[in-house]
Amino acid sequence: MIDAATRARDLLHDASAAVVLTGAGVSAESGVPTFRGPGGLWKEFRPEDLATPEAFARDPRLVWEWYAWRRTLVGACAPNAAHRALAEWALRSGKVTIVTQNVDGLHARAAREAAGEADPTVALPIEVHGSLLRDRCSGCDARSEPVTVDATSLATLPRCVRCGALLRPDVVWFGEMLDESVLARAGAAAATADVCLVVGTSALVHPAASLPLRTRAHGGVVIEVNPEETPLTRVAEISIRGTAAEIVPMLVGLTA
Ligand code: BV8
Ligand code: ZN
Repeated sequence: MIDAATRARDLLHDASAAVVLTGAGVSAESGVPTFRGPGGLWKEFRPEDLATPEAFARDPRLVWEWYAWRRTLVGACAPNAAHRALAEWALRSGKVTIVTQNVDGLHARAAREAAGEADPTVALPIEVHGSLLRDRCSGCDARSEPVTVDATSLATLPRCVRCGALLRPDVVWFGEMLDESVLARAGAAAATADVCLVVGTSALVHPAASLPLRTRAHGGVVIEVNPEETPLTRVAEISIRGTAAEIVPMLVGLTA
């Protein structure tokens, strides 16, 4: 009886197209707290309090204080073995689309580090919830490089050089629509993949959590890596109880 990891490895190796969906769990071993786990990001705060447009309208200073803290925290973290193995697999095989719910930029860093002088594009993730490492104007939508945020008072919060409106982190908040074209790209990748590898997500947040169902809907299979069960476990062909940095390199390592 070959074990689940070997079966998963063979499915990923034999796939002609694969899509990977990651959540906060893939960055846990890099030191980025997850949202809902022990010591999770949301623990001290409730998502409704901070990751919503209403919260930003009500108290932009508090919201920026939280995001500035997360930006500093993520800046001190590095991609882990799972980010690196996925980037190398995407670069080597050219058959992988990485879709992430994370806004920490670690997949992109792993892609650039793995590519070296080569073009990292095929390993760059589709970031369905945006990026903590980019600012967006709350008035005219202009994107810009992240500024150092002084969240000590409303007066010191960053403003758009073009229209003067408050800047915000370029992430998708609860109750906000995901970028149409970004979601369409992620949906197309899921709908044309033979295998969807789901790593480190509680599969609670939609529409991202329903992407693996798009792979299954046209006959593809779902493989899950998570220390715990999730709503996707019952639709997974194989669900491996383990951590990202421990399991993912084994599944997509050198020959997959
Ligand atoms: C939308 C960016 C529709 C910001 C995020 C009621 C009111 C309002 C909305 C809703 C509602 N009910 C439902 C909704 C829709 C809502 C939603 O799904 N809510 C859920 C909570 C019920 N969705 C939305 O609002 C989305 N937009 O639906 O618009 C619409 C329609 C019409 C008109 C207008 C709008 C937008 C959702 C995007 C929210 N933004 N992030 C930021 O980061 O600050 S979501 C946030 O949660 C992160 O992106 C995170 O990635 C995501 C999901 O969490 P996970 O990644 O899964 O992380 P989590 O901690 O939950 O789980 C970690 C997992 O890893 C666990 O399973 C754990 O076991 C595992 N793990 C731990 N360690 C490891 C590990 N795995 C592997 N290795 C390890 N070492
Ligand atoms: Zn502006």
